Amino acid sequence: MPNKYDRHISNLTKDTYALVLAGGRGSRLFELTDVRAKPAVYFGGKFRIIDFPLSNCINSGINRVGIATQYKSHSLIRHISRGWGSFKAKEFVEILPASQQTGDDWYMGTADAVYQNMEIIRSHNPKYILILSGDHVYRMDYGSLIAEHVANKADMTVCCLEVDTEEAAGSFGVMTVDPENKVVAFDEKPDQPNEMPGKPGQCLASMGNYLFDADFLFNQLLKDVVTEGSSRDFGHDIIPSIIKEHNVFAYSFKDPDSDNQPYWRDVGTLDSFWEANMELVTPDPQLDLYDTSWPIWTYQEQLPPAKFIFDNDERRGMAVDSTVSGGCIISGSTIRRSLLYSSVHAHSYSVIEESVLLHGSHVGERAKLKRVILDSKCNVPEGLVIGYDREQDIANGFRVTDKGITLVTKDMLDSYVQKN
Ligand code: ADQ
Ligand code: ADP
Repeated sequence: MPNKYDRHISNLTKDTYALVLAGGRGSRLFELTDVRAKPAVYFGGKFRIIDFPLSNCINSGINRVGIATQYKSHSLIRHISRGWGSFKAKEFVEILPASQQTGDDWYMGTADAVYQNMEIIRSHNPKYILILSGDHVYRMDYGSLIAEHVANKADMTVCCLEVDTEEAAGSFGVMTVDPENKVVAFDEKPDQPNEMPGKPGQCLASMGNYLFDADFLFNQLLKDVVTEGSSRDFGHDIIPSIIKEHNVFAYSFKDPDSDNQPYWRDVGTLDSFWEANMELVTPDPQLDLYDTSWPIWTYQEQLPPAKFIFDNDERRGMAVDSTVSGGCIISGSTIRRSLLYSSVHAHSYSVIEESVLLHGSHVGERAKLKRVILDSKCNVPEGLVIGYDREQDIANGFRVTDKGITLVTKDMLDSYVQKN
C-alpha cells in the first residue's frame, strides 16, 4: 500500500505537465547532429538521449508530456511517434513543433518555446509545469523535486548540480543560494562562476530543468514577451528577472543510493559522447541500464536476435566487454569494448575496438576501427583502417577530435569511396 507521503507525491505528479525542450542543435557534435537534433542522438547501445527525460517522467508518475521541437526534427518526431505514441486516455506525449502559434517567429529561445505553446498547455489545466532539457542523460525522480517545491511554497525551483567552476565557466547557469536554498543570484554562463561557500573550485550549476507553479509561469511569460530586448530565454532573462521579488529555490539533484555525485552527462561534444558510451561497457558503470526499478523506455524495431558466427580459429565472430543490439550479425569479426546499435553487420577478419557503431552499418572484411564513432547506415569498405593514424584519417575526410576520436558518417564514406 502506498503511504500517505507517496500519495501526496503521486497527486502532485498527476497535476504536473512536463515540457521537454528538444529544439536545440547541439553544434559541438558536428556531423552527428547534421540530420538530427541533439535529443534524437543515439546513446547507450539502444536508446536516444530524449528517452532519458521521457522515461524519468513516466517513472516519476508524470503522464502528460509535451515535446517542443524545432531544429532537424524529422528523426526525433519519427522516434517519438513510433515509441512514445501509445498512451491511455488522459496520458500522452504530444509533439509541439515550432508552428508560429503566436506570430511569425519560430521559437526564439527556451522561454519562447513555452510561451508559444501556452494555450495548449493551459488547456490541460496543470498546477505545476516542469520544463526539462531534452539534451541530458540521467535518471531522476521528479516527484521529490515537486514535493520540495511545494514544501518551500516556491514560485519556481531550479534543479542544480555541484560542478567544477572551470567546467561551468561559459557553459552553465550558475546560482548563489541562502541557507534555506533560496536563489539570491543567478548568472547565465558567467566567465567566472561564484564558488560555493566552503567548497572552493565548486559552483552550483543549473541543469536546465525548472519547475513552476503554472499560473506564475504564464504571468512571467506574458511579462517577458513585452520586455524590450528580451531573448526569451529562461537562463538569460526569466530567472535573473524574478529572483528578487519571487520565491525561487534551488533543488539539489542527489544520487538516491549514495553520497557520490549523481550520474548526469551532457554528451554535448564528440569526446564526451564517446566517453559516456564507453563507460557503459565497463563492468560496473554508474548508469545502470539494467535496473528494472527505473526502466529506460525506447522505440526499437522488431528485429531478430544478434548472431555470432565463429567459422574457425582465424574467423572468430565474437564480442567482449561490449553491447550488441538486435539484428546484428558478427560474422568472423572481433569486437572489443564497443557498442553496436541495431542491425550492424561486421564481416570476416574485421576488428572493432573502443568504438560506437550506430544502427544499420556494415563493416567490410579486414576493416579495422579503433576509437571511432560510426554514424548510422555507413558502409565501411573492405580493408579500410580508421582510428590508427590521425593524419591519414583527416586526409580520408573523417573528423578527428583533439582527444583522437574519429567521427565517420555516411556522407564522409561516400566521398571517400568516390575519391579512391
Ligand atoms: P544550454 O543548454 O546552453 O543552457 P539552450 O541551448 O537554450 O541552453 O538549450 C536548453 C534546452 O532547450 C536544450 O534541451 C535544447 O535542445 C532546447 N532548446 C534550445 N533552443 C530551443 C528552441 N528554440 N526551441 C525548443 N527547444 C530549444 C541551459 C541553461 C543553463 C544550464 C544548462 C545546463 O540555460 O542555465 O546550466 O542548460 O545544461
Ligand atoms: P533513423 O533513420 O533511424 O530515423 P537517424 O537519426 O539516423 O535515424 O536518421 C536521420 C534522418 O535524417 C533520417 O530520417 C534520414 O531520412 C535523414 N537523412 C539521412 N541522411 C541525410 C542527409 N545526408 N541529408 C538530409 N537528411 C538525411
